[in-house]
Amino acid sequence: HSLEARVRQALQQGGLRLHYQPVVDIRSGRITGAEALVRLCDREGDMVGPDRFIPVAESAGLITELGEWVVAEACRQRGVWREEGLTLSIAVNVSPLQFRQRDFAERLSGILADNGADPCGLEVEVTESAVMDNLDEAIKVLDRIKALGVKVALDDFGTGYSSLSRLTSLPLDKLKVDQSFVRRIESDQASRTVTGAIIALGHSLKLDVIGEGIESEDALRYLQEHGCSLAQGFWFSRPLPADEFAQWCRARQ
Ligand code: G
Ligand code: G
Ligand code: MN
Ligand code: NA
Repeated sequence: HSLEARVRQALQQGGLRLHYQPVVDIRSGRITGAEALVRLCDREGDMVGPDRFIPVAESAGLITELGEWVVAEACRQRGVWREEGLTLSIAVNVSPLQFRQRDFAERLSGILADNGADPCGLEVEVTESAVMDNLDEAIKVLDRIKALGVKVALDDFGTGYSSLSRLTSLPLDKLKVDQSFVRRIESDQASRTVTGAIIALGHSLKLDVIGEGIESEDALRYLQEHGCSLAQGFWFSRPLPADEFAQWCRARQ
């Protein structure tokens, strides 16, 4: 079976799963949310990571269907957790191809309505290239997303080629500092400098800043000392299946 056939089959037969990685407020220690990350599960129990199958879904024209499943499933799971007393904001990754649909916001709105979901509990993560390649169109779509009440984060920030003046024109809520910088905080002065600069930039634009890829106490402390409010990474938890994620939250609170 080609990977494309496996993606197609997973979409038709319920073979996709979401794992959740906690997002922690590093000033209070509280869990504020989770990032949903998709996995492909075969009947044999093998799991394939998104690094491998997302590009295949994109080139096979399946990414919008897959991305819409992710939004719907994240909304469903958030509703279940909320009933159980666990109220979290859930972030989903959106492919540039999905984001560039003209009616992206309207389709998002439809999925939220179908699932009886509170838009304020959802956050979409978009990449720099998705928004910067066609700035005027992106601003229109982002304005419509924000009008729904959905939050927007710029993912993997610092690795793309954002012009800073363009950044100021985007209606964003959050900047996510790319893991490649955060992971090298202890070992590399340049990475510390870039991380500190991104945090300061985010704050001057009145955005929340999330440090991703926290793997050590030193990295955590560096972010705290630079006023970064949110973080995620293996230091707290790897992405977990929904039931393990809920257990992790309960054990920690
Ligand atoms: O979960 P993991 O760290 O293996 O993810 C690897 C990459 O796949 C990351 O860049 C992540 O943003 C991306 N990814 C994970 N889940 C999704 C998804 O649901 N949709 C899209 N478009 N990308 C995803
Ligand atoms: O591109 P995006 O930021 O969405 O990527 C998320 C990916 O990063 C997921 O595949 C997740 O498994 C991975 N990840 C999350 N935290 C860490 C970490 O602390 N270290 C490393 N190496 N990867 C991480
Ligand atoms: Mn992400
Ligand atoms: Na990221």
